[in-house]
Amino acid sequence: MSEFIEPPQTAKTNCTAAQYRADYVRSLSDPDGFWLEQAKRLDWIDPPTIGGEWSFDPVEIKWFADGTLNLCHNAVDRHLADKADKTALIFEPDDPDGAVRTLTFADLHVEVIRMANALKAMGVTKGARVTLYMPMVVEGVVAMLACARLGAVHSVVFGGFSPEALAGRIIDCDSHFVITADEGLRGGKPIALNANVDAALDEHDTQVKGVLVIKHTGADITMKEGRDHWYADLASDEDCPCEPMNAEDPLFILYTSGSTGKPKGVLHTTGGYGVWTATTFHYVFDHQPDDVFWCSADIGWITGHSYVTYGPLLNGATQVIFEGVPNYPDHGRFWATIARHKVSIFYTAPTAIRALMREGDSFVTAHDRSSLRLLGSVGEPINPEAWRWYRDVPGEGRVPVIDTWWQTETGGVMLTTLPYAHAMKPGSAGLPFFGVQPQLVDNEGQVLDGAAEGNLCLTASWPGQARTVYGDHDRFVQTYFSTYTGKYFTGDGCQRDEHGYYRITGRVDDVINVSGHRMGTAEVESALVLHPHVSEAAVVGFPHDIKGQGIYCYVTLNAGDEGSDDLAAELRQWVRKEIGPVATPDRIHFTDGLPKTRSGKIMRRILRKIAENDYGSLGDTSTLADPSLVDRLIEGRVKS
Ligand code: 6R9
Repeated sequence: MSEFIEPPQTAKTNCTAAQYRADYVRSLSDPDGFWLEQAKRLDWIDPPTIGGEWSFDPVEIKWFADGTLNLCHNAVDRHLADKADKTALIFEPDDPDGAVRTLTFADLHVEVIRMANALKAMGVTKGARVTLYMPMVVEGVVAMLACARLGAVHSVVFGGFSPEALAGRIIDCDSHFVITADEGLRGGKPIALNANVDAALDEHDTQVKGVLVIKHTGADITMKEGRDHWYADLASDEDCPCEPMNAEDPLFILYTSGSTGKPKGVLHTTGGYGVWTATTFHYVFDHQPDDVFWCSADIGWITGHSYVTYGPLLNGATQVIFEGVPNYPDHGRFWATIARHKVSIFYTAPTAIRALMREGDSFVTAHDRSSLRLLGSVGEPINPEAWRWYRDVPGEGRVPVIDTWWQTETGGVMLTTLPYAHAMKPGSAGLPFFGVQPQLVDNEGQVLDGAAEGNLCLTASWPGQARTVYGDHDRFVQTYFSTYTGKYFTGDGCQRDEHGYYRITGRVDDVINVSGHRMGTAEVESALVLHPHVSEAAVVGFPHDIKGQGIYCYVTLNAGDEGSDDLAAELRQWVRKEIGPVATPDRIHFTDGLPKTRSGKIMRRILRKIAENDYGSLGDTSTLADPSLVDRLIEGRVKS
């Protein structure tokens, strides 16, 4: 067991090893009893009497279907009785010399009501879809909660996405309302959010009738008469009760990338998602009433939904909301912020850990980290070296580190060690959370037992599971339940060791993970072929020291067009504009052809190997229509 590190001892924890064992067994043998008990973490208008009603073939998933509740009430109003004066949010602005803003639960209640009234004044009603395109400020969280209060379905689009990508997401869910800000700020640079909304709405045919604009930087912007409204003009303090919601009423849509086609609008519902985020937050972060929690994720991603907006607030936690980036004004920003607000639990992504590790320890040791008692990682595999640095340097070798594996579709954490219950294994996420039933299968669907490596499936539903793809249930079924009938297929490869610990090896489909952001290679390919000079494109991931994976693009040009450094730079800009900066290609490889089978299928396996600089194992290339192409591709490999 030498690779294992025993957890620190503590007098007080939400879960011991013995309790985990007993509760895990019960969560499988009596899931309904177990989850109906966990559901009591929330305040229900009508408490549920039914647990899970689900099938993976055909696919239909419901939890707590006879329950009624409102998650804004649970995140805010219900804490007024005993936590009105407790700090809910501490806003740390991009500029470290800017104003820190602290909101108690009572303050948060006032803000949420003001926002909900503003939304009502624009015409937002129960069931309406509302698109958020926001900076990482208090109003982002408030806007999500205000939607939940009214029973409106929020769809948050990350502020780094382009007007094109924003428009696509507005149109797909037929959203009539947008909430944005004049500008965002990241690393001292303004992000033209309102101008991007204007571009999206001016250049595309949408049904948007109201845009609510929050004044953040005070930049001079144009407001379109009748459509755009300043938040301050519509906000009001009048009473605004929480809408009673059935447990299976939609809570939000969040777009995420898959191996094919456009991003999918993953739909989560109210009761199950609420129970899952509340329960996982309590156990996984071992949350105690006096903790100061900080998850550095943006609300544009699922991590920001589950462990900024919902999980912490449903538990009445105090948390930091951070607008900035890890390297501004210098590489010590994370640790300076931890010292400033006495953060006890910190949750971030491996890409940030690796980038900061490279800058040396002095940026860390310059700041007091004595408040820290737990560190977490999420979003992509964390290599053992980065894991050890995270624990030894920021964590002073004394705090537990959790590596939490989960997905947009799972709603919350699925695999992790519990901080004071389980030994940690660097590079391994660890054990299944309550109710989670992982299974490894080979490519033929044979179940693998014991220590093994295979494709990770989940064989039973859990309350936080996504219910459908908005407007396209067939796509939901096809994407997740058709590879292995009767099982949810995660798209991840995974190893299980002899102790039952799970280690995620990465995606096994055509999804790449760039700095923890999921990207479909098909999306980047579609953007590239829109360029007038591009004939065909094939995109693969390659190992990248900081980002985990980088984007490698093979491009063939139209007859008569010639590849050049200028054209490569132009294509990079082109993709950035089409999708957003997160999708900027790292390498553009001009080639006169793509390796195809005789039936015309691109052999991505070969392209992946060449991009990875791993020629020894190209496998069988004899089925290629033009085998000589492989040597030319190897020769032309773009190294930086
Ligand atoms: C929460 C989130 C999901 C994909 C997932 C996997 C990768 C996430 C991980 C991890 C290894 C971890 N992933 N956490 N891989 N170890 N701890 O990131 O959701 O954006 O939907 O991405 O991210 O490949 O399938 P999402």
